[in-house]
Amino acid sequence: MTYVEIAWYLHELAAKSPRVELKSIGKTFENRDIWLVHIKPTAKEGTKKRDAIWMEGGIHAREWISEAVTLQLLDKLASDDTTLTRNIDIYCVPIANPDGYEYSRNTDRLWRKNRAIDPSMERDCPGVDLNRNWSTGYGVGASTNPCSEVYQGSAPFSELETRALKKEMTRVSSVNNLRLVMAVHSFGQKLYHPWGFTKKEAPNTAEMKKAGLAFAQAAAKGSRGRKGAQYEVTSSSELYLASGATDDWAKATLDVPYAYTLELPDEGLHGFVLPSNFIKPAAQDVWRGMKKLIPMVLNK
Ligand code: 0X9
Ligand code: ZN
Repeated sequence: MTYVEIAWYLHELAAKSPRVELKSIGKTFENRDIWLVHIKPTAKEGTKKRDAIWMEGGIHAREWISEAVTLQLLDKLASDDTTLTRNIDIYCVPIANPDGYEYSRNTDRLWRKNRAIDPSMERDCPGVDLNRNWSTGYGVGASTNPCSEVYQGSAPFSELETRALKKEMTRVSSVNNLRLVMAVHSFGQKLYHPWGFTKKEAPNTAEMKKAGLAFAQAAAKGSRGRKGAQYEVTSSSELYLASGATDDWAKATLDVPYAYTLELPDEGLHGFVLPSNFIKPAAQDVWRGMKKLIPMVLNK
């Protein structure tokens, strides 16, 4: 889907589901809206703060499977009538980097960053890696060269997209108990937990591993005679040290107990340029995984 088709799809979802609210949390450099989906609980019980989960898709332009799977999850979650979503708030930005996504679709398939041009910088090299632009560990495993694919930006939160996400995640964590942050990427079939910027162990690692393994087991199980994808659960720092990512910031700043980066299929054969027939099975696997993961991250 194009960005406009995604926006249309989200508006239709909100129009047909009374539980779904859609709002723009800001504009990009090229003036596109950054859409936030809020799925409200079916039973509003009690007066205490409700548990909430946050999902982010498409912060990297070329990882198209991220948006595709995230949209399918939203569909499932919005129509869920089980106890799974009865009493939680679900927030999701399914396309966090609209400008980059369109550039990847129309001009350079393997584009990763956003499309911002810093007037004081090299005009030939637009774009900041939005997953290096958050403040946590800023500078580690990132580049100060605007022409690099992993350019961190001129300062933490220099970018409109990361500022919009930060502001809204901070608001959510003040009105809810934010229990889970899931940043959806590709590729590699991994479920990473923090930290990514240091080899040190993050708080709650044992619990993140345990819930992550439950996700992976359910995902791998498959259904209707098809085996699911195998996801490895490990620390981000096992991949490479990289800072300024959503998951680490949520963990460090908002003290979210469960923060992950999910790397969707495949394992590398097609890599970022994944044929569209991978979307459906990937979404089914992740949905099975999420149904196991969500109850495990909530307050008992
Ligand atoms: O490098 C990244 O930003 C992510 N991998 S990707 O291939 N999708 O670009 C991994 C991020 C893992 N999390 C942290 N490093 N905190
Ligand atoms: Zn990514």
